[in-house]
Amino acid sequence: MLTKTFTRSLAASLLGLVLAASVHAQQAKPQVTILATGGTIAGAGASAANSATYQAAKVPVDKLIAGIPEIGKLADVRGEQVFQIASESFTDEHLLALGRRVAALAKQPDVDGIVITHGTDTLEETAFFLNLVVPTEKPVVLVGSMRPGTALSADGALNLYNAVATASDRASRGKGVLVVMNDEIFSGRDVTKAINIRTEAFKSPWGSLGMVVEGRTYWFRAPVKRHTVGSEFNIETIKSLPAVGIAYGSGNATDVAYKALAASGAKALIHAGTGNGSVSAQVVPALRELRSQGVQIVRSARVTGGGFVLRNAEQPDDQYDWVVAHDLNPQKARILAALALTRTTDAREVQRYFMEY
Ligand code: DAS
Repeated sequence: MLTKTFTRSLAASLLGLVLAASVHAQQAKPQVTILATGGTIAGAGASAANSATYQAAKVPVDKLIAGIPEIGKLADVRGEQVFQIASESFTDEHLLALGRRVAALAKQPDVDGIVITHGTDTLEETAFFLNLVVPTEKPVVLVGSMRPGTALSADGALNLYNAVATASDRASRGKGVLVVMNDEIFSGRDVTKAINIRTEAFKSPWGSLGMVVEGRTYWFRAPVKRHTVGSEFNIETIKSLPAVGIAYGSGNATDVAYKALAASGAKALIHAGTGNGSVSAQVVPALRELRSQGVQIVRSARVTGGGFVLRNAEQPDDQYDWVVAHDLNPQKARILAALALTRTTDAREVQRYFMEY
């Protein structure tokens, strides 16, 4: 027969084991902060049939998190509403404020990963900007959705769950800023919104880095371009961003848009050229004149999806002192050109940035 003393000590030992296990489980759970900025992932439609007609930026971050209790098994999560806007309305001031908040959080020892919920329209620009200016190895993961949470087969909840899983995983460290959409993990550098109303909207011309399935990440590639801790840019030294304009190339082109952008104060012009960044003969003289006035000229292309603008191919870039955007689409070229101009006005140095980042 077990003595009372032995029974008591056995119970005490078992209780100690249970407490230790639960403390360990608590300690083992990563600390993830979700910064909410708005977009469709916080959107609401009038009926479940409205998958494309809805109002973005309506649902607060705490409600988003409460709607996915399974997230609590992945990480200890806390939410912060940074903005509540549709991302087509992002300004450079929004980018700078978000970058400063991410960099500050990344320094905190009680933050293991950061998720940013964001509208999909300019998500790729924010991801690239943060990839260039936030010096951290910790996972920073942007996520959006193509359908509001009120729609049939809404994609936001699983996207957010997957983003928290990715931000919680130590294997995500050191890969630069990431974008998680539709089960895929992309590099913030080269992902783009390639389709305007389907859940598989996000693509990278160089492919995804991996996948996240049922709360686990599966990696197949890693970025090779400079980013985060390997970047020369740091949000803490950037007070503002120079104005950079984008003009679209097409048949019957004129130089009106380029001149107007420069007159409005643009310090660089991104040419979204036809083909390999080609420039119409009607436009070349104006761009050469603007270059002589100190405006940087960057040849990107309206053609994207797996190639790059080759220097000195369609235009004598060396002779004109122009820059090629390499594989960056016009909207990403705008981000890098603006950052480059916070450090230099030398076109050859700007070109180096476009080749290395
Ligand atoms: N208007 C879009 C945006 O906020 C909605 C979305 O797709 O997130 O980017």
